[in-house]
Amino acid sequence: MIEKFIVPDIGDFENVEIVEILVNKGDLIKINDPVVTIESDKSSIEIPSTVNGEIETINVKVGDKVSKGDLLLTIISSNNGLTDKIIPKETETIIKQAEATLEKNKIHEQTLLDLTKEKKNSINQVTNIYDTDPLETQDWLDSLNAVIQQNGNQRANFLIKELINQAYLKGANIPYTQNTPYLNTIPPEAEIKSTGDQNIERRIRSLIRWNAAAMVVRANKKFPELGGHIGTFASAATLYDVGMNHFWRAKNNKFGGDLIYFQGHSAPGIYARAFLEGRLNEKQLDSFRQEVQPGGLSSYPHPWLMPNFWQFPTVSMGLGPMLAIYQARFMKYLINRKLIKEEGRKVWVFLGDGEMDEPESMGAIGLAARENLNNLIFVINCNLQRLDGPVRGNGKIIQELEGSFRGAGWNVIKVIWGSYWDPLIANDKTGHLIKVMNETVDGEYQAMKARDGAYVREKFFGKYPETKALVSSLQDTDIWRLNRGGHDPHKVYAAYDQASKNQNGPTVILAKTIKGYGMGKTGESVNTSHQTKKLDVDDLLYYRDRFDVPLTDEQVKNIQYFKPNENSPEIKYIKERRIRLGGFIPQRSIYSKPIKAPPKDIFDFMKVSTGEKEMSTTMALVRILTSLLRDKNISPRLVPIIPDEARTFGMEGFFQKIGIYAHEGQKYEPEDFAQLTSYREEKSGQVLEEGINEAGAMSSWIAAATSYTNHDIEMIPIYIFYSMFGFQRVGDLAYAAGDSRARGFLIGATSGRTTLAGEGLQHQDGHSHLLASAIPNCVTYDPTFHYELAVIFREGLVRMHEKNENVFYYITTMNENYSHPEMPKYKNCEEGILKGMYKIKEYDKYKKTKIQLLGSGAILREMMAAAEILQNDYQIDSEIWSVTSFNELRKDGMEVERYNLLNPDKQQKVSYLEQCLGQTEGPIMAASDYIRVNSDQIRPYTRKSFYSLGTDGFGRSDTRKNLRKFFEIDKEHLVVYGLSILAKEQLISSKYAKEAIKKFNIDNNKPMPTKL
Ligand SMILES: Cc1ncc(C[n+]2csc(CCOP(=O)(O)OP(=O)(O)O)c2C)c(N)n1
Ligand SMILES: [Mg+2]
Repeated sequence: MIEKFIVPDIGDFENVEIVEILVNKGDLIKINDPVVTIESDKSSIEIPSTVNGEIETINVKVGDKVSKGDLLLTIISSNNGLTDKIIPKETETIIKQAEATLEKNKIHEQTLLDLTKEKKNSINQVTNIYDTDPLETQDWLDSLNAVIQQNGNQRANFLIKELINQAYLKGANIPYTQNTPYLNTIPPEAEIKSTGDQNIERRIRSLIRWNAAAMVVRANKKFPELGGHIGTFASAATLYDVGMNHFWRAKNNKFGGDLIYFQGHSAPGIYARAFLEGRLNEKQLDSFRQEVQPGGLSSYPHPWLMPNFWQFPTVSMGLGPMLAIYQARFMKYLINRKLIKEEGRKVWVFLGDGEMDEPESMGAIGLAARENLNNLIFVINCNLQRLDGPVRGNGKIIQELEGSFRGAGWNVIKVIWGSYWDPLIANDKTGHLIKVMNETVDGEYQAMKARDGAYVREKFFGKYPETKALVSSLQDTDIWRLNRGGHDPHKVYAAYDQASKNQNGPTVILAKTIKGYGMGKTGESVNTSHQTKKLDVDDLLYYRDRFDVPLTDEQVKNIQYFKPNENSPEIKYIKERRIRLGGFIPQRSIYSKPIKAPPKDIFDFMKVSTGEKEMSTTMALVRILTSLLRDKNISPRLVPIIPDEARTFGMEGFFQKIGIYAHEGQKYEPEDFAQLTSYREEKSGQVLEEGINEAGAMSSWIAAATSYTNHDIEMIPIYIFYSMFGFQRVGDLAYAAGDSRARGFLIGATSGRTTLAGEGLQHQDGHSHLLASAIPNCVTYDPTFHYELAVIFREGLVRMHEKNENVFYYITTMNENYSHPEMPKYKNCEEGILKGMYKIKEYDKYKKTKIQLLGSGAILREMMAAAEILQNDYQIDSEIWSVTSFNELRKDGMEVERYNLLNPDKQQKVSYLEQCLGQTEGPIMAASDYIRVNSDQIRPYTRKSFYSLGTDGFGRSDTRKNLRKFFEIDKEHLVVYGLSILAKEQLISSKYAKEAIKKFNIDNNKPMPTKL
């Protein structure tokens, strides 16, 4: 059957040019194979075939303009593809998933039911002064107890919700609270018990505590300026140890490994464990925070500085939680795209309660629930303190976090009270103990742990006669021993066990601990705990005794480390546990294979002139990506990341072509389903469409850019954003990307101060290149022409993904349409593009006066136009240099200068800048669409007179022409400045500049743009 293949609905576009025909007559094609590429000035889209068959005729040619309904070609079809299409291939999967979920829920409910049937009635009756009818209350409570016992928690939950809904419908606005009483989520009878040897584990933990503290104290004794933290790890030791001994599985040849985000300033404890494990030696511990000599231990987790140890940089607080959420999401993305196996790997994230005040910390918790990230576990160490004082002195951080996380849809596990409290809570027949627990604020809880048992008896239990009576038979020392959940390995184990088995969404464990636990008067639960880094002899002796560390007084005075011998039960145990769990943690390793770069000629079509066809470099980038999607090696590894700007950048064609990642597939028929650019969501979709969420998009990019180590598969993330909302908005994440050894592309689109004409002050970027330049391993480019972009992009693929250099690329692209010339033919042009500059044109007619003109990005074309005027109207010769990267030129200049200064007696090197400009005639005038410091960066590395122009000042809305005039980088200003520079250099008379100012209507009394 002959099928007519016509232009489908392509949205708002008409008369769109055909730029590629991807098939020939007689070719056999399959459904979805691209047939032709069409391009408007805003977008570039491949049209896929809708049938299988053989191409019979091709009815169009490159350059033709087509609209919806036009005939493209005819195909002898071998089957009718449309029938296939009617049954969406996702449908079956969705049904299967739904069935699986139903099954899972059934199992889950049954487990809960079993659990609650076993458990005793642990609901306490709280005396309440507002209770006007206690008998009626009792009836209701009895009914509820019966439901829980007979039908389980889910049913009870449902009934309560129904009651609240009913009250709401009857006009009583009773908000449903997300909070539960201030008690452990897991009741004692439901706790799963650890199989570990608690005595040995306690001894190991004590040694780790000691060595961690000793390491910090020793370093600060030697060099008081070094700093460090003892109190944080002291509060978190049990939380880490239970994970290390029982839960966290390392990466090895059989398993991908759990990913653990350690709280930054608990690093000493992690080193101390590695010391017992035999991974670090005393010498290394003694070089804590002394990293300049190789082998030093970094203050915090830094993959850049300890690339075989740390995986995630976490110490800039707030980044860890967000990065980890997107890490867990990216793990699901790789699984759903079938690039890695589903192995039940988890992402565990350790956070401080103070850290949760960072907006970023909570900023993405909704996404974690929405995406059902059951591979994600947050452990928030609620030691109730941050650096200066209490986190919530007047409230309760655990309750507050419980409300927020539960509200967002997380599974919340509170670990508040240790086992010593269990009998007291069980004996609280009147409910007064819970009442006191609920009423006491964190400021009081903190103060109590800075005092003693007598104080707790008076201030806590003394609040009601009932609670006082509850502890009447206890000694003050017994009261003091009442432990907090986060310090009780049994409670922590039970919480971890439940968290790691949870299948319904992410879990947060809120563990109550004591900051500076065990540090006594100097550091335990006092406001200065955080910064305690020096302990005197008495403190150390106290610490030793508190944790029974087998050291003599003399050894304590010398602050000696303690490591039992290799055959001791402790060392055998610690190693055996890790062997069972597959290896050591943390450990950073790389088993990914490089990706073969695309053939050298892949972008050759971009090295020829576009003729009259105008396009932006953003469109050129879309062309590059379209070609890469046809490369079998590269295509599956591309991760396009867009924060709700695909249409701005002309990338909406990717929606249909490669799909938008959505873990649930697409449950609705999109409004535009008939269009070629339809919003297609799919479980195996490739595009990460992050919404208006730059920080999230950047976190996704980092996850993808470090996939080569965290998932052992090299990916090529390309995150495209408004250049102003890149480094300026998420600069700290970009810095963390550098630390993480990220590899991938960041594309600052609609870049520059004057190419994004109408958007105004907050949108127009005049400095992102400078922000990017502060990151040592970030390679930046500001190209003007399509071939420059193509050369740079391919080199990026080779350097990062084939040769695996630990750099990442920041490239700016623009939205200004113009025609692009062919690439200059001389030998070293490509090399120049990559090194940062190359000569693009020379005017040499008059051989009297010459000037060197350096233009970059959007302003190169203004510079080229100015050169033409200078030649034609003023007989000034010039050499025009396209500067693709002032940053790269500066890096080279710095390095050469440094070498020459440090090697005065050796043959002096010549910077690339000087190789280009050293022998040329005339002064240099440089301009870019960025503030002057951008081009000024290279000033120190040339001996020639150098003048810099740029877009200093706030951006504002106007036409490109007016903006360039305002910032004095339009061709007219460049001519005037050029003439004036030549006059200043006494190469021509100043009258030319003066005349030109008049001729071009330039107001030389206008204030500096920075002041406007
Ligand atoms: C973004 C950022 N701001 C400030 C700091 C400095 N700082 C390090 S630890 C800390 C207090 C941490 O308190 P919390 O999160 O409760 O952790 P804890 O030590 O109590 O476990 C501060 C302010 C930082 N590391 N990062
Ligand atoms: Mg804290």
